[in-house]
Amino acid sequence: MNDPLGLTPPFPPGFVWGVATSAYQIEGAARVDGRGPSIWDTFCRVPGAIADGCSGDVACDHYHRWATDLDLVKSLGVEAYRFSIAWPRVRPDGHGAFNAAGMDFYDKLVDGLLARGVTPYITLNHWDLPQALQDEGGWGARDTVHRFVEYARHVHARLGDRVRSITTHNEPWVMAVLGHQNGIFAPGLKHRPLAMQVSHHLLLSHGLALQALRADGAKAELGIVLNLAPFHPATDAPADHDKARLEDGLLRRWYLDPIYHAKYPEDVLAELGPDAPLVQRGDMADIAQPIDFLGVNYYSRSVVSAAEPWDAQAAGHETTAMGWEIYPQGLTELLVALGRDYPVPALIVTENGGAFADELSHGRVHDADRARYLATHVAAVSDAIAQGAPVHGYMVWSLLDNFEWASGYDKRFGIVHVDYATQRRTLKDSALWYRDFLARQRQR
Ligand code: PNW
Repeated sequence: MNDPLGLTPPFPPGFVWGVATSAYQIEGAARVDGRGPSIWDTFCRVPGAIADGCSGDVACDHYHRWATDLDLVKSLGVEAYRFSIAWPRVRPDGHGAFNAAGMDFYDKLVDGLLARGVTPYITLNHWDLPQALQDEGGWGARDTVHRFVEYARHVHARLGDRVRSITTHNEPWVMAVLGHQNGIFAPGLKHRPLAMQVSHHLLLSHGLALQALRADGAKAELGIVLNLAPFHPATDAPADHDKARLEDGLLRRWYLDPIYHAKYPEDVLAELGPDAPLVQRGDMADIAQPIDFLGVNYYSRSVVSAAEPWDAQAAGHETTAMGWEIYPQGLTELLVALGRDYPVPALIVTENGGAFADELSHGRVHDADRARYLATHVAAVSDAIAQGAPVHGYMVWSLLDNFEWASGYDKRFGIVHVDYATQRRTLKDSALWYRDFLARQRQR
């Protein structure tokens, strides 16, 4: 594939290129070395919850294949690998003893990355809450906030000296809304007041964890990862504009206003009415801690119509296998707006990529559609930097094909193909494109 970036300015020195994964989606080994069940182990057993009826029990068996998987990461020539720690491996029952064997795995992983010259970026919560905590109310219960802080301090004490970056939560909106309002993700609940209370507890635990880790002398950069999208009204009708503004309020301002202004957005609170969360005195100040970076997961834009119950996807646009519109210029728009609206010291695109219908044949996967997706989005990041957005890194979602949550294994996001019958890995053409692109970047 041609380099569509040949004419774009080089990325700033120190710009971090990476690939990303998460624990439940790749590790497998669900009952190994003392791991306890998480809410996703439970949810996968609910009939109909997962498209193909599968679970993350085995997934990519990364727990046993980590060393050769890290060799693959190194072979791509990336600077960084973003992965998550499985809370139920570290503290299987949520509040009792920490499980040394669980932490040992991540200790090996971090050392394995450093030995290969790759910088570790860790996420503490990529959705796999210990089931034992769910049994006591999960993220709807205020106690879970304190259990998270204890878990964060424990991981930090073990790994904090060797990781560059620590993310508290991956996509709190997804956990709150898809998990507790729409019920399509674990724990599968459908109650908006609960979802909003969950979002508040996630934010509070983020703020308290940042305070605790800083008090513990954190050297790593601390931040949070949000799933974000620009919202475009479907028409010029005022009702569509209002709806787009509200959706942006629920997805973006709901999480960033507390962090930067120590308050929830008034228009969203007004819309929520009695569904707004209970906020105790001091909570908002606890949430409003400085973040060292904001992680941005970007997949598509959202076209909003007041007439539709859900997004009216712009008809006639090219989509990925998830049905998500391919809209790279939305990433430029989003990053520029974030840099303008909030004094974020650093933006990192912590996830970007696409699911496509790949075919493995003769040891190759000719996924030109994915390579094009990545190349055009990388160019969009370059445009955002040119317009002043403080973007410091970009990570492809995902290193490996993996367990795509409610979609199961059918949806493949990897730049490395996984044959689940044999666990054989094959670099797709998109991985070769990324590797060659990074090699050219280093020459500039
Ligand atoms: C993200 N939505 O999930 C997650 O961080 C990854 O674990 C996941 O594999 C990836 O994106 C691809 O789906 C999202 O419906 C899932 O708005 C759903 C949504 C957003 C993000």
